[in-house]
Amino acid sequence: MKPGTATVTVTYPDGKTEKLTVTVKAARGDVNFDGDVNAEDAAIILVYAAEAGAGETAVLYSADDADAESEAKQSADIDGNGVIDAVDAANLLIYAAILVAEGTADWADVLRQD
Ligand SMILES: [Ca+2]
Ligand SMILES: [Ca+2]
Repeated sequence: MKPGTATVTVTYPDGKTEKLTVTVKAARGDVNFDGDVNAEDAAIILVYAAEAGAGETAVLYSADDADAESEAKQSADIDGNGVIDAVDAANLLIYAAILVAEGTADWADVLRQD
C-alpha cells in the first residue's frame, strides 16, 4: 500500500457519521511500497546510493510525489543514521534472507549484528 493520508467516513447504524483520517506509513525496508521487503528494495537503495554518490539527482520512488519520496527515504534508511547507502541495502538483504529462511524477521536482531 502506498503511504499517505486518506479520509474515511464511517456511518453508524443510527445514521450519524464520523470522518476519520487514516495515515499509512511506509514499512521499514519496503522502499517500493509493494508490501514486501526483498532484494528489489535493496536494489533500489543501491542504485540510489550510487547515483547520489556520483553527484546525480537520485530518486527512490518518485520525483513527482514529494510525500511518497519522503516516505521512501524513511523506509530506505534502515539503520536510521540519516544516510541511505550500501549498509542499508546490506542490512535489508540480511533481513530479507532471514524472512525467507524463517518466515519472520526482526529489524532489531538484524541491526544488532553490526
Ligand atoms: Ca518492497
Ligand atoms: Ca542508513
